[in-house]
Amino acid sequence: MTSYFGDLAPLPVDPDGDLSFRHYDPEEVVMGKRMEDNLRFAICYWHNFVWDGNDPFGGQTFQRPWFAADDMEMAKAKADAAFDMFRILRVPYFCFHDHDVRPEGASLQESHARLNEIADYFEAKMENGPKLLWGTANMFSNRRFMAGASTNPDPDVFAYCASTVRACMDVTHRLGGENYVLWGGREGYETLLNTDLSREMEQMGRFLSMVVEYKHKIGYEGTILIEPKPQEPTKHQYDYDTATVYGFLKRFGLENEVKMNLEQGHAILAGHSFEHELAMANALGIFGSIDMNRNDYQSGWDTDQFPNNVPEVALAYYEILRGGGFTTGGTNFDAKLRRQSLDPVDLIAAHAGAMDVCARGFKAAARMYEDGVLEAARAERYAGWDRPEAQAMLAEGATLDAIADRAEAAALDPQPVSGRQERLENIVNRYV
Ligand code: XLS
Ligand code: NI
Ligand code: NI
Repeated sequence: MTSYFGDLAPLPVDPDGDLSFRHYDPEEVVMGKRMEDNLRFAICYWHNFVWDGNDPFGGQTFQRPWFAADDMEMAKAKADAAFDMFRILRVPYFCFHDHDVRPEGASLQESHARLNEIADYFEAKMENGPKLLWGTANMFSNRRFMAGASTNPDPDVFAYCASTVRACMDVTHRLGGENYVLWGGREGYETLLNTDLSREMEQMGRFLSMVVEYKHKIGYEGTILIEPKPQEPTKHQYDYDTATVYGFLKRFGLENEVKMNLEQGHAILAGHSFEHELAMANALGIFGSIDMNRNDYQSGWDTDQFPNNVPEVALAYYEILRGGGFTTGGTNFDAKLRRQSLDPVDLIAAHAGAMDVCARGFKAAARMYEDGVLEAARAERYAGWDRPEAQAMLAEGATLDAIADRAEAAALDPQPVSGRQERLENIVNRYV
């Protein structure tokens, strides 16, 4: 099979090019780091090489050559196209589910053997090529998972999932994956009439605890990430948002073991902004990585579009920079084409444009952060708390009584001050 992308060369950095990076230059140094190391871009396998363009009203629109058969030969042809695309787009990372890269076998053992065979194939291609940002297991597509993965009423499904995650984590470990993701695809419910919510959350907590134990047992040093989402596919997902997941982690004593993979579209579905989720994860010390995309604000489902709103992306990276930037995480494009975008070059253009949007957003965020204007305004707003009597109120030993007495003795009469929101928004607008 000749290359799916014809003879496309790696994209140049060219501010006037048609198919080029106009704003993203991997070598450009911003805040002391190369842009490639700041953004840590990854391409996902599933939306690009597996999804066939179907929607609830119609089937396949894409005709990728490797859709011809669900066998190992086609799985390798798919891998060839995927790595060709990684090369053209010059991304340092990729991500995959087991189900994306190998046909399912007749037994668990056969499925795992196939996964390992593909991992060998990847390993050879990864020698000078992209690294693995994260691996994960698809425990939501096959009908056996329809009532849940670890939260399933059938304990055999729970055991099946243990085998699946073990195999996927082993492969992620072997390929040097920097993170392992758990997105709770079917970990939720459709109706409370048939659901024992308390039991299901207990199962999920036990499962996650054992996944963490297994990670330590095999000496895997990557980060375990949970990806929250409030709904879809189930009506209510247990991993609703960052705050909910934090409570869950605390309950099972896992708050120092697991971090968050936050997706723009999932934040929107939860009724939050992306920057809210990022700031919340930083505040709780559990920020890990991002799935970059954009959600349609009217639709109410997960549209997984490529990002194209620079001011929004800038605010997201601003929060990431405030938290110190990425460590093991990165910017994974969990984004898909619209189903009419049939041409191979659409895949390339979509990512190149998204990388440019992220680069512009990141550079704006970096300037905003380095100039420190917003941080200075924030510090000024809370300056009263630097006074010793203010600090004393938060210290051990302070009592409501003592504080109340002091407020009355000093006849305190606090005067409101402006929150200056529009002035701050104007400042942001100077950067984006
Ligand atoms: C689905 C999720 C999924 C995860 C990986 O909405 O975003 O793609 O990122 O399982
Ligand atoms: Ni995602
Ligand atoms: Ni998603």
